This record gives sequence, C-alpha cells and structure tokens, in this order.
Amino acid sequence: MAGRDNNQFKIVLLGEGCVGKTSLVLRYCEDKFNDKHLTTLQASFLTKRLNVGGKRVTLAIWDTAGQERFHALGPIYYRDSNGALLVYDITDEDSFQKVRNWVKELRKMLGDDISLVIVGNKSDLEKNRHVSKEEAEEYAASVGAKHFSTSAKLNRGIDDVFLDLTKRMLSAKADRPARQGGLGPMVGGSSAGVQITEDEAPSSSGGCCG
Ligand code: G3D
Ligand code: MG
Repeated sequence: MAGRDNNQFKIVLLGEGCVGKTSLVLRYCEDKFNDKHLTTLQASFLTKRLNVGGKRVTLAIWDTAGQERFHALGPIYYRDSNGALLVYDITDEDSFQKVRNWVKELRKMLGDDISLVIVGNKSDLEKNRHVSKEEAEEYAASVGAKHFSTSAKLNRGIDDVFLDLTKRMLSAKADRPARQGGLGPMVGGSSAGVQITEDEAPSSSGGCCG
C-alpha cells in the first residue's frame, strides 16, 4: 500500500537548549504541552503524516536529546536531512545568534540541499521580546529561509511552519528527483550512528531553563 506518491522527508530541529524544540515537536505530533514524561524521555524522532496538495507526505521529525546544551551536536545528527527548523526563543537574543551559526554550518555542510525555516518560539511572551521580528524576518529572507512566530504553549503558528517547510521540500524534490525522497539511514531503527539515548538526556527533574 505504500503509494508511489508517498513522499518521505527527514526534518531536524536545531537551536539552543530551552528554546522549545521538544515542545514544538510534541505539540505538532501529539498535541501535548509540558508532558514531563515525554520531554524528559526525549524521543529520537516522531513521525507525522499529512496531505499537501493531494500528495501524501511522511515527515520523520528528529529532536535532539539535549546534546545542544553540551555543544555536542555534530553533522551526524543533521546529515541526510531534507529540512531543518532553526528555533530561537524571542525573549533570548543569544538564541537568535545561535540560529545564525546553525545556518552557516548547514549551508557550509549541505549547501542548498536543505530547506530551512527559522522559528521564533514563545510568542506568548511578547512583552519580554528581545529579538526584533523585522530583523529576524529580514535575516531569514537573506539566507533563503522563511520566518515564523510560534507558541508551543498556546499552539500558535506551528502547523504553518511544517506546512511551509513540507511544500518547500516537495518542490526541492521535484527539482532534484534523484537525490531526495528517502528517510535514509534511520529506516529500520539503525540510525547510522545517531545515538540518542535516555542517558544523554538532561536532568529529569524540574524545568530545564532554571
Ligand atoms: P528544548 O527542547 O529546545 O530544550 P523545551 O526546549 O521544549 O524542553 O522547552 C524549554 C522550556 O520552555 C520548557 O519549560 C517549556 O515548557 C518552555 N516552552 C516551550 N515552548 C514554549 C512556549 O511557546 N511558550 C512558553 N511560555 N514556554 C515554552 P520548563 O519550565 O519545563 O523548562
Ligand atoms: Mg529538547
């Protein structure tokens, strides 16, 4: 039954610790927020199926196990990705700088083969905003990415992020049919050396942002 139109894409989430990456994935895939069990267990990836313009799409969405907090996220995590969500926290200027660093690294390592969206999360904390939306949008446009504002807490803007990214991955696939379209090494669970285990997850007690 796996139709020939079943498009499979790998998406990674990148960004500083505590910006809300895990929260975004859990909200999108399971419509949960602050689910302590799941946020501390740290799934290596969740899948989401959707229909875009009559095309069936399966997204394998990779979340980190918190390694970014120890500066330990290497190319093995993002290689073979079709798309990336570069997430920052609108109340934390440093987290936006991190996004710039990630964009540089991804473009250097993967060129234009990866579709990017830049996500300013925690839009519910507008009164504490420290990153100008205009600046973020301008920056995103300058690196060929689109910018979105989200709140995982209030479930705002998240579907739009994944929909836009999926559309762009579909058109990239149409442009380069030979290179795209597989979930690559993670199929079957032998995730090509990506070791995301519970042991690596940060402390399971309390919030991570202290
Ligand atoms: P990470 O995966 O990027 O490290 P998490 O980030 O998803 O673990 O989230 C870090 C903290 O930010 C969590 O709080 C989480 O509840 C909070 N958070 C995530 N998204 C939002 C949002 O949209 N709005 C607000 N206000 N908070 C958010 P704790 O307290 O558990 O550390
Ligand atoms: Mg996380």
